[in-house]
Amino acid sequence: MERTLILVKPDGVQRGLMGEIIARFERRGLKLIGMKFMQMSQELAEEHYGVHKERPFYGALVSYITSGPIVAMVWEGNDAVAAARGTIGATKPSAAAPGSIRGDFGMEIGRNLVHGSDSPENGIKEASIFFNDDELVDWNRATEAWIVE
Ligand code: D4T
Repeated sequence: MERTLILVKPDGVQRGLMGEIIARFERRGLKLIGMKFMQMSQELAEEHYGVHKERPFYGALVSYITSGPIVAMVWEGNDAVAAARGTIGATKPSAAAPGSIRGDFGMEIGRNLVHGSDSPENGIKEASIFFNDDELVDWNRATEAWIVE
């Protein structure tokens, strides 16, 4: 069972797309196990995007993600990482497939609405940066047998 950290970034919150974006993952069949509405600190943003520290867009990326509140979530499922990235769409929204979140709502890479972990290892790691163990909920979904064979 994989986990993926999903963030509704500040543009998604400010544009009133939180419910729309959350619904995409919910309807896909992923299982929500943690969610919080929060303001990312500079420290948390630098930790989350540490891998991009040397890239030219790093400063803009950190200031964008800290520019307003976000929704942080952990979703679980078989192949959760790849499934969520499909639902999110390509990094550059103007090239993202219609039907994906970025393809339906985005235009620019620096306003790409959503984050999703890029590997199962990073899904576990990123979930633990944003959530303590006691903030993740172990629950039985009534529809489980209709989604998971
Ligand atoms: P995130 O991490 O936000 O889910 O995006 P992706 O996983 O789809 O894309 P990424 O890690 O390659 O890039 C992280 C983040 O940096 C921004 N970015 C990226 C940018 O502003 N300019 C660029 O040229 C690139 C490659 C967008 C997403």
